[in-house]
Amino acid sequence: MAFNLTRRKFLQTATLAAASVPLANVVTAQAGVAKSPFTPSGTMADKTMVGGICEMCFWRCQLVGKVRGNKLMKLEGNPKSIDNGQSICARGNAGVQLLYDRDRLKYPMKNVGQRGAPKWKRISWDEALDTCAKKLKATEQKFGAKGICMFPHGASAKYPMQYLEHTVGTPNVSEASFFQCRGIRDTAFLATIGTPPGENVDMANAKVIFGLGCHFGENVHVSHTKRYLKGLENGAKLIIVDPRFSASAAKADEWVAVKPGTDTALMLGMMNYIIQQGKHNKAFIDKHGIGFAEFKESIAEWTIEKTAQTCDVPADQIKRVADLLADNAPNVSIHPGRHVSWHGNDFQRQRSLGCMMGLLGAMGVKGSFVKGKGPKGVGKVGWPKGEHHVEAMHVAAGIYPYSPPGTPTDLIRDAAITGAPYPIKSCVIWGQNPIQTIPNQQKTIDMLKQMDFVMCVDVMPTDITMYADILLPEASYLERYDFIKTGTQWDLSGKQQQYISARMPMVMADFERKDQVYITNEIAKRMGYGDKIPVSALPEMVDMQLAGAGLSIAKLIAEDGIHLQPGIDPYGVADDLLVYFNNAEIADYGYPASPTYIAVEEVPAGHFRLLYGRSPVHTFNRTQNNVWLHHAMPENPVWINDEMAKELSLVNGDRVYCVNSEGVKSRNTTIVKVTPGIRKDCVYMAHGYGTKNPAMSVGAGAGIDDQALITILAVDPETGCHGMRNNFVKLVKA
Ligand SMILES: Nc1nc2c(c(=O)[nH]1)N[C@H]1C(S)=C(S)[C@@H](COP(=O)(O)OP(=O)(O)OC[C@H]3O[C@@H](n4cnc5c(=O)[nH]c(N)nc54)[C@H](O)[C@@H]3O)O[C@H]1N2
Ligand SMILES: Nc1nc2c(c(=O)[nH]1)N[C@H]1C(S)=C(S)[C@@H](COP(=O)(O)OP(=O)(O)OC[C@H]3O[C@@H](n4cnc5c(=O)[nH]c(N)nc54)[C@H](O)[C@@H]3O)O[C@H]1N2
Ligand code: SF4
Ligand SMILES: [Mo]
Repeated sequence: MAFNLTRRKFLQTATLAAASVPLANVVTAQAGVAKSPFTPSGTMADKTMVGGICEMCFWRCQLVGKVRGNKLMKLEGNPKSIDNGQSICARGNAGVQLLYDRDRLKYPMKNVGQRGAPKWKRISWDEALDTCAKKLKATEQKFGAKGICMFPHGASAKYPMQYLEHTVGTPNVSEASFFQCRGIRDTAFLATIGTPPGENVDMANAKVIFGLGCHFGENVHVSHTKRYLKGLENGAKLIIVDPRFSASAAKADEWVAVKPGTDTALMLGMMNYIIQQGKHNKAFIDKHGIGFAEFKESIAEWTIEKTAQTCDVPADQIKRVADLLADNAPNVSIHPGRHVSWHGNDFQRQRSLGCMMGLLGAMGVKGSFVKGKGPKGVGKVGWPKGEHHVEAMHVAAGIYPYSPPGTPTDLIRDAAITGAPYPIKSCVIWGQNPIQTIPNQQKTIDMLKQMDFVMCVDVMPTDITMYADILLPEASYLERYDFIKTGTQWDLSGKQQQYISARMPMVMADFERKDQVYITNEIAKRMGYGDKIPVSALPEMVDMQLAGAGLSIAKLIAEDGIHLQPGIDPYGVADDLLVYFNNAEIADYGYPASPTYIAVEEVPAGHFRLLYGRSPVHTFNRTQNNVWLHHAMPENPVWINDEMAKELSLVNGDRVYCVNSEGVKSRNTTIVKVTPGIRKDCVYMAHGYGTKNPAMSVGAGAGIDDQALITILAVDPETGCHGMRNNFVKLVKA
């Protein structure tokens, strides 16, 4: 490698000096207590640390860090990466600012005020861990393991989540990435094509890219965005279905300004038209399709005219888009979406996307849905399953048959608030911000207020940390090891390759920040589960995972942080692949066996449907206090259609509040963006703004918190996940 491999040299030197430092000590050293291989000798020149993995979002791009002394100066893509390559996004770059954010959590804290109006007192780790273990144990003894619930998200939450789920035995876990994000996609595709799809579309080689509410370019995941851009560069036609003229709609050959909530009807109308034209892939369907005849019959009502009327899209455009897809099939990327918990009718829409792949045979061939084959052999490390397992509430009640793993969020909140079917009295929050992540904030607050105990592990003070009794500071992703990242790449380089990497610290953790294995193990010991601990320290976990592939941390470092090996041809369709156009099992549960459009509530007079999405330079709320990113986009303008703005006498830059149809008014104001690039029936803003925690000295009060306005819940009947776009707002001049 051309770049300076100082970490390897550095470690070699350090290993000589420290003879054989047990890996367990590295963790202690990370907390700055003992001498460690990561303590700079003082004679080191500038160095490049390999093995970084970003967590400014959840895509986990591979990094190197430029370090001077023990100070991280700059983050870059790891030149050896075949995933993100040398590129990282604005947020990835700004990780340095998270590391040194002056508002970051530094010490364990006890709340001597109230939940929601905290007063913090610094306490020792011993006192903090003793308190957490004592309180969780008390709940466990009084109410059983199911008296504990957990809200986890992100890489560092997996180990503690496994501890609580497997060993302690609570099923009451609500992960944001499932119940408010992609869970519906995964279970709907399981019920349609037998596998969760990931974002596995070969966009780089596609003749047509079809995105339903995917705002590529605003939604940034570096390697994914690269695949999309490479596809466009190679001449792919782009179809974007979005009520708003998004960054990708701006690049599209067809921008379909669909009426929000009616996407399933659009899909059914296009599929019916394709079948009527005889343009479906009969050979593929004959071989792999299940229930095609029933499906065809069930969608026959979706004529172009009815679809056009339902979706408020010109009939001609529906035909054009359907023809574009069918005429270029099978080399078309039907993107399965990622954040799909929209309107509470989402399982059906996600099923319809899977059916469109099957209808066109757009699976396993160039440019279509292609699930790459990653490396084998990498091991799993986890907590053993205890004997105390309890069935999740929805399983016991026979509801939400297509729920993702865990328990649907609202069942947990309702049980906690009402005590039925059982009380939930302790809450562990780890890397999630349920206040801004889950709709109906008051309900979340009510749930938290009735708890006997709330603990929170975070890196920053955020709106959720205000509700903790004990608040624990975690080492950030730049200061700790973590689960390994593996994958495969063929579409960007043309060469099939697999990679294995593991997150390694760029610098030592400062103050009293600790990692997830230390925190979980110490609580487990104190709760009487010491004999179940699977690894004594975080690096040991990483080494155990790597061992299955014949690797180790030391070997990875010697390979510049990323192990590459030959890949496997990703193309081809398994003979036993089945596409369930009609799935009788779904009907057995009482839901439509063929994808069905379920209408959502109409917008009440004088209101707009509230839509939201990503800011390209922020990740939800987690980056709101980041100085660089804050300056790049300090607030979230609300988009309104120009004709509607005129009716309301609003002009660009006017300052407004939002008030929802239930009378909830936004705490803050934001500016208006007047544009023809949004339908008349909706307004749009970036999600994650409007933090209320004054401890975030940069982000507090900036912009409007969309979640505060999302008080009407739409729960998807098949999955129990939240639909969050059924709320209606007015704009009120400030
Ligand atoms: N209204 C609305 N709601 C949404 C969405 C939306 O667009 N609109 N999007 C949904 C989607 S797609 C998702 S994935 C979820 C995301 O939901 P969350 O994951 O809850 O969102 P974040 O803002 O990333 O907040 C996570 C918390 O993790 C903390 N954190 C960051 N790094 C670390 C770490 O290393 N360790 C620990 N312990 N904590 C850390 C942050 O400080 C923050 O408090 O939100 C969902 N909810
Ligand atoms: N910069 C940045 N990138 C990110 C993230 C981030 O926080 N910041 N988060 C990452 C995560 S965890 C996720 S899950 C993904 C999410 O990325 P996506 O899955 O692309 O996100 P969504 O929020 O569903 O998409 C928002 C778009 O949907 C449109 N939309 C709203 N309602 C409807 C509707 O009824 N029909 C249709 N067709 N479109 C509609 C909105 O106008 C908006 O353009 O982004 C990832 N990438
Ligand atoms: S897409 Fe950006 S924020 Fe997300 S992991 Fe990659 S560099 Fe980090
Ligand atoms: Mo997400």
